[in-house]
Amino acid sequence: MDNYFKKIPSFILGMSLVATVSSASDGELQKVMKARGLTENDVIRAAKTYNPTGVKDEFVVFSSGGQSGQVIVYGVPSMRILKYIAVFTPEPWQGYGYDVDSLKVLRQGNIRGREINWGDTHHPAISEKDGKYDGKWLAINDKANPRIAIIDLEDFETKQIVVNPVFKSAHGGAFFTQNSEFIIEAAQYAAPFDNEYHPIDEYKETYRGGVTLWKFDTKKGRILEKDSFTLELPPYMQDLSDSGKGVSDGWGFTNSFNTEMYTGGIEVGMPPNEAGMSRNDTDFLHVYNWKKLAELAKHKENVQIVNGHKIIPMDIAVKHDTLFLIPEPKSPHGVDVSPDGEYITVCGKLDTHASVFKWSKIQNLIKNKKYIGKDPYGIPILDMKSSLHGQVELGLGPLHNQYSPVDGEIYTSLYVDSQIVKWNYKTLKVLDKENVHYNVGHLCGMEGKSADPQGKYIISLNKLAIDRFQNVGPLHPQNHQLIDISGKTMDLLVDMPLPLGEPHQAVAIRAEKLHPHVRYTMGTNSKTGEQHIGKTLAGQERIERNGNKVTVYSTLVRSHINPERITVNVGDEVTIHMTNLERAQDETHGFTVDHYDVHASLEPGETTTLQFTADIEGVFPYYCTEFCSALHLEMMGYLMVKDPNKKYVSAQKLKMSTMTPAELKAEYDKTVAVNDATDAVIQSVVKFLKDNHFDKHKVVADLVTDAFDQYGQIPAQKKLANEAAKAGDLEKAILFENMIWQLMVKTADVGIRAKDALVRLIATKQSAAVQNGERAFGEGGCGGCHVIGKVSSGPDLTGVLQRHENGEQWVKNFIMKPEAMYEEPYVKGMIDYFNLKMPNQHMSEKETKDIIEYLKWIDENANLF
Ligand code: RUQ
Ligand code: CUA
Repeated sequence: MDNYFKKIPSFILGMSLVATVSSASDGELQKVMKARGLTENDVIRAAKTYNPTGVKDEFVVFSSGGQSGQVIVYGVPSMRILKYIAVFTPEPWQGYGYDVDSLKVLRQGNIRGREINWGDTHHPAISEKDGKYDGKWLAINDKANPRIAIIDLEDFETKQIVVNPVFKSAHGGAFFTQNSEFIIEAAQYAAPFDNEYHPIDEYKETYRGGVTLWKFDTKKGRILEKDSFTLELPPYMQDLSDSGKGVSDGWGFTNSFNTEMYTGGIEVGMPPNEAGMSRNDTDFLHVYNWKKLAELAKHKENVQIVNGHKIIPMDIAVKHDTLFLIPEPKSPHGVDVSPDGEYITVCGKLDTHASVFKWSKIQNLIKNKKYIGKDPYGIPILDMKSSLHGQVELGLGPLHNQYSPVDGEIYTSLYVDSQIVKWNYKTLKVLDKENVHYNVGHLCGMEGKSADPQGKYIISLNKLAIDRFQNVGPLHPQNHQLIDISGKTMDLLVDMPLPLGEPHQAVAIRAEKLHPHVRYTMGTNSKTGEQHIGKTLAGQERIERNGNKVTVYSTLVRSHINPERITVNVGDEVTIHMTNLERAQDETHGFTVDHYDVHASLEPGETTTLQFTADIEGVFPYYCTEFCSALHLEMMGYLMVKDPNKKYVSAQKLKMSTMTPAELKAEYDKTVAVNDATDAVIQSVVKFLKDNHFDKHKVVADLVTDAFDQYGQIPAQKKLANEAAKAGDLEKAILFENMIWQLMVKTADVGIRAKDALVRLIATKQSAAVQNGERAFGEGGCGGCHVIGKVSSGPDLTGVLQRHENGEQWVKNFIMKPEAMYEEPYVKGMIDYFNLKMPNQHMSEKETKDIIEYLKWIDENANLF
């Protein structure tokens, strides 16, 4: 036991990178650079992205996981992956799709009764207030099975999936309007709105495109399907969209390709789709007034109902001056509204230009009804030239844009040229180009599409990295490249492979804007945010049987599952409600029953349910799947499934020898004594924490709360132990005392972490020399014999500089050449006492000096050790 507490962590205080580099630059750094073939620029780039352990990122990125149907979360500038959020695809770690509650969310995504277990995620979007990210909700679309999912940024879990009732595919979503009133989702491949067969030669008559405006409840974070509607559009293939903001708030912009309305037919000798769909020199930018349309949708006479969903027909939209078209160059892809809402930049994949439209010009044309004509569906067309601010030649294959805080500055990806262009959409001047890896698609700026772009970095989202990483077979990882844009020219810092689907879009937000919680209110169903019907508190665990339905109310807490045995009959329908009773923030438990294809992840305070039919006979261990504590392996139980119609022969009992009463008593006394000693250590830590005002530091106070959650469980166990001892059942009393010891270890574990954290906060700051000294002390192996604040296999070094006349010189001599002093009476005495000689660790003079600085720092903070 004592050993356990010796393990007080060493105090490596946050070293500043500058100090480390400068002190190491001449020797160590050069050596590493040479060995790894790094240039000075490489090292600077590394320093710009490196996060020492414990240091967190400035920005958090939510990236589409493409065909994986997930969302990937990572940090910038470190490019470290933090989480994969399960969205449209089952994900076992999070239990997503394997427990009843998450399965309900996943199944909201069924289409026409069919289960869908994947998604093609494209565009994540963060909810907005005044066009700025509020850090509350994340929406993402599925192109293949037109759906939108809502993720709660308080726990990074998917809470809702809605199916578009009329589209058959949808690409141009999800985009929040500037106060998150609506989420825009545009169709992609035109198809009939109804679910019937319509021959392709009736394409122009019965196939339709559209834009759905999903009403969003910003408080609850849910789409309100009943208050949502779709604007019917011609069967042009609608593509990306953006919502207006600032001066263009209330309007939406969606571009398109295939205004040719070509429908292919390779198999009947027609030229392929790609030829026919890119024939025209221009396609159409759709401009619509969603605010007005939302008002129109409230009145029956303005809508048609298809599949239970409101549609505003094109002629109604036109009649109310809410829908217009503007020609835009050849097969465009991205459309991006500037931070102030005045400029709308459209990039044509097959055009070398970016076209910058000006909202005030568009508005004027609309106001004065200056149309150059109408399309075949009667939608007024505005003149392209008169709507344009201007065009800029950027290069081959411009796709997507991002903004920076510099006025007029915009970044555009060039798919064919594999470049990023920095240019100015006001002056229409190209400023800089940077080569990136192949197949760039979207870019991700820091809040780069909000009304408040942060600049600093741009991420180039490249598809299928063929030569940048180890070959892992013909299917390549994707490549996210981080680019520094804080200088005059762009500088590519680092590549990050992502082994999931096509990256599409990503959005980045300042980390300080996110406030995820660390535990749930006890008994929460995390998917609904409400109290779970299966909530079970300690003492309420039970198994209820109703015919062939067996319901288990269970709890999980380090390190046991209650109950530990569940016996059912073959064919029983088993429901297991589980509540994780923990309050400590890292105490997630997982739960599975072997062979039954179920799994749950229970975060502290969460309740969830597993359900299955016990259709195979046998003995099935169930266990906690998250390494939650030293006794994690013991956190298990058995599901026993027996056939009620079978006769089972019982096995012969094995004879075991038992302890004598005297032996039992001795073990009991020993266990109690160990617990008393452990408690004394805990009390000393508690005293230290109190004496040093731990409650003034939030991080420490949180840890202390966690520790006392454990400690608070001890009296109940003690009572049981004492009762058993009194009743003469020492066997049982020992087991309860053991349980107390477990709780104490857990308390002490967190308590010591709290103490360590507190010491880091209140100790005096370390100079560079002290840091170097501590490092030399650690690397020289000094800690093997000397524990600061304790006599260990060598003397405690606290105060060592005061122990000798001319202490510093004495210590220096002793470190550098100890063997010369073995015969000095003081040293000789020590050698005899510890039965060990101080070895010569061949420290340099500089290292020795630094160690002495470190020893001085220890003396300054002696009260903390
Ligand atoms: S996409 S590479 Cu947004 Cu689906 Cu453009
Ligand atoms: Cu709980 Cu492992």
